Amino acid sequence: MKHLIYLFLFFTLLSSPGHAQRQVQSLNSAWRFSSEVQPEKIVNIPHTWNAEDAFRDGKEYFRGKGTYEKSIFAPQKWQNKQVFLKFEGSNQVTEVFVNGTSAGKHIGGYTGFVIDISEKLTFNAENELKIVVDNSHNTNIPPLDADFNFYGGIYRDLELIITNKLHFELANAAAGNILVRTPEVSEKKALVKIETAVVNDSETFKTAVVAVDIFDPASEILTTLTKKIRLKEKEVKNVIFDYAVENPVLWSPEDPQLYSFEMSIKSENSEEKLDEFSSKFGFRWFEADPENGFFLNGKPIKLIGANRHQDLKGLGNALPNAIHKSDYRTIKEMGANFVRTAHYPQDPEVYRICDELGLIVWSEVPVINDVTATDAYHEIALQMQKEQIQQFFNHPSVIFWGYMNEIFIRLVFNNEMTEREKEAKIETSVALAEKLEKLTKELDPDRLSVMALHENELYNTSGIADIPDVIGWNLYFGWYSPGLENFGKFLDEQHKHYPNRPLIISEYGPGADVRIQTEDPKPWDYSEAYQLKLHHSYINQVLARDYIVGMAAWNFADFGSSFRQDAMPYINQKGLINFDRTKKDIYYYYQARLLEEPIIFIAGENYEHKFPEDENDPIAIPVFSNAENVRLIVNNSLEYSSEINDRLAFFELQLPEGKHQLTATSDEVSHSRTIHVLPRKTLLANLDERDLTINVGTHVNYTDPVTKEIWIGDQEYQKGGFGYIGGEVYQKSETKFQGTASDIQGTENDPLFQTMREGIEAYKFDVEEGVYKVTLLFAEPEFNASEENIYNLGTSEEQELKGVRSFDVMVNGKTVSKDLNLARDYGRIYAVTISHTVKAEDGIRIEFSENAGKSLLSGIKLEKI
Ligand code: GCB
Repeated sequence: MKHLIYLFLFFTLLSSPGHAQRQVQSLNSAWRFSSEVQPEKIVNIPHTWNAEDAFRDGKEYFRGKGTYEKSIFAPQKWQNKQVFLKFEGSNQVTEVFVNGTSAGKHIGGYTGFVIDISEKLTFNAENELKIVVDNSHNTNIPPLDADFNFYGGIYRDLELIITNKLHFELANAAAGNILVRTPEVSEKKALVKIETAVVNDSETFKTAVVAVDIFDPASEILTTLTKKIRLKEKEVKNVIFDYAVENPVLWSPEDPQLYSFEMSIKSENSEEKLDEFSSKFGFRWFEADPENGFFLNGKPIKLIGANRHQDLKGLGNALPNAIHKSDYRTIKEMGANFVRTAHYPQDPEVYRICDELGLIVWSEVPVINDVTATDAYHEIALQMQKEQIQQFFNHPSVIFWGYMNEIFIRLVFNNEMTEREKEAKIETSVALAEKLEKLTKELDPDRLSVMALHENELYNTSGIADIPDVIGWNLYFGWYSPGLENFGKFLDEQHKHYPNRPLIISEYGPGADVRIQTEDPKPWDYSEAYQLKLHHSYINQVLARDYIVGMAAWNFADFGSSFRQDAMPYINQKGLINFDRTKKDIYYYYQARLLEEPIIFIAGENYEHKFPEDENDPIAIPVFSNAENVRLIVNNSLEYSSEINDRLAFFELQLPEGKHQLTATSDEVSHSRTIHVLPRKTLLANLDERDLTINVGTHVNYTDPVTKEIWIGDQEYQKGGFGYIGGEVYQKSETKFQGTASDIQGTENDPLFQTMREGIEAYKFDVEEGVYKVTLLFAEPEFNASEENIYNLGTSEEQELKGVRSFDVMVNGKTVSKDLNLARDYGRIYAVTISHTVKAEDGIRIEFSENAGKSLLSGIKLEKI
């Protein structure tokens, strides 16, 4: 114990204040926050004021100013120091006030910045810090608009840094980073160039020594390099170190080996460190070849992974580092080797973890959908690119610097712009792309530049697609555009016409909602089965084409987008996992496709119940596995085998009503799951145990996550059974099996009300005698379609506002609703439920008789009472 105490004293003395090392402390806790719409409260950083209102029915989220205030005590000894605030990210204009006067301002919501507050402090006193953050729309600041939320606030960590007067430069575009270049890397040799700037903020002349220790991946020191510097008062001096590493250990996704360096400023005649900085880095070389795809360290590697947004259910974008870490671990565990930080630079922790895990990164600035033709917009976009590159420069994981996403999408879908206005937009966008390309190469000639395009020829004809090193295509065949097979055709055409362009698939994917299940998937039904179908097809089409550099699924996780009206309003549901990070089945399919360790998985994580017609109707059970042979054992007795193609097997089982235990096995691993078979033929006879709930107007089953009721896909009436008579499925377009895309007010079960049958004549249940309760679900889908989603490419036909719809409802001949006019009585896109009790002697017949317009029905529930 005594030894320990001595040891403790020894270390305390060594690091005792007065000595000069940099002091870094978190400034995250206990800020007084207020905004125009929120009264003062105490918050911790990371914080956003839009975590809730971006998901609220029918209201825009608050975009304006939020103010953070707290006081800090500045001790007397800080008088001889420099004091900085270091922000990792704050959206989107941030101004810092100290004791009432401005200490600095930063524009842009996705990169870090450092503000020197030394001059504004009063020593030996409390100092009032006030940080005003503004996320209002600003035509000069990217992003102008995009399919994600621009959550406002100081949403990444905030630090207070106290340095000596002689220190490494901090308040710069690099946010204090010291850049390591690796201009030449081969198996034999790697060149290292470390560049820093030393600042003398004192009033006197200084001499000092800058020293750098370089360590190999085993933390063994390789070299110590030193340089003596002399600085006049207020002078800034660049210091550059060069070094060559023989036989470098390379960084790669399979073996992400990292070197590191520690740099310090020391007084000339003592070992005392005045300032210090350390960083990891790594060695790899790469090439994107237009004919043969991507090569890392001389070996071909197909990049496969996902895009990732930085928000989470309940938190908005104010994520603790633990979530950043676990997200990228989840991506790695999927078998991915690639991520795109769409559509903006992410938290520093992201790049650190990607280095460590071995994930190749495409990082980009948020120049999305549209460009403003002003100098200010161009300059801010360039500044963002500079900050991104310099701040994340040292990370070997980063291989692509991106700078534009679908920059012509607004223009292409804008019917109000004149041709001349469109030409001017194209011109300013191309000019900005040229500037961004030039800057990117000046700052970092050793990486690849890239931009992402949407499916439109304008990128080729305007010449913008010839600017970066690599072209990313965001392709949504089988979703916004028809035909899964058109994906490969489109790419082959592009490759043929532009044979010198390396191509990467920067986005692809359909919306999928785990509440929606079917064995007969169709585009826009939001089923997990359709998600599997599309991803399966895309992976095959990419793997069949050597020239494709890689692919990144859209998106790793569902994310917030306030204008979206998908099956779940305000959420983009194209994630491989959910907004709360629970998994969709497709995640496991990627594991089977990409991992080498043995994997077996019976699909159906989000559904247990199966509804075949009867016990002879086969039930398809998808199993994902990377094994050559898989078997499925049912109830520990029956064994089925199936062919496995593309790591996917479909077992066809014929099973009687009840619960069944399924076990899928390969020679090495097995996975079990229980399914519950409920043949449709038995549902009327089982009304004593289970209400019959039907999702009218669609083929998909919908599970209410609260009641757990499963509203089964609809069917046509047949004698002895149940089902609809007459009418047709309500659908906005022939190729989109969706109903209305609108947020249905007054319910969380939007998909149930979004699909419906129009012009329906009757619904029949051939039930035995008894007393029943029938509940009818309706929603008026027609509204003024001013908010058509621009991402619904190709099918944004004008939707005309339909007139009044009125119909009567009769149950067993008795009129229960006369002149039911949903729009008039309840409002448009509102969830309406109406129940009736009926005594059945000869079954139940619900009839709909039209007075004006077409009748409608969204769902029906039958209970025996
Ligand atoms: C795109 C955009 C992305 C959207 C995505 C979608 O092409 O780049 O920001 O979220 O499509 O889901 O529509």
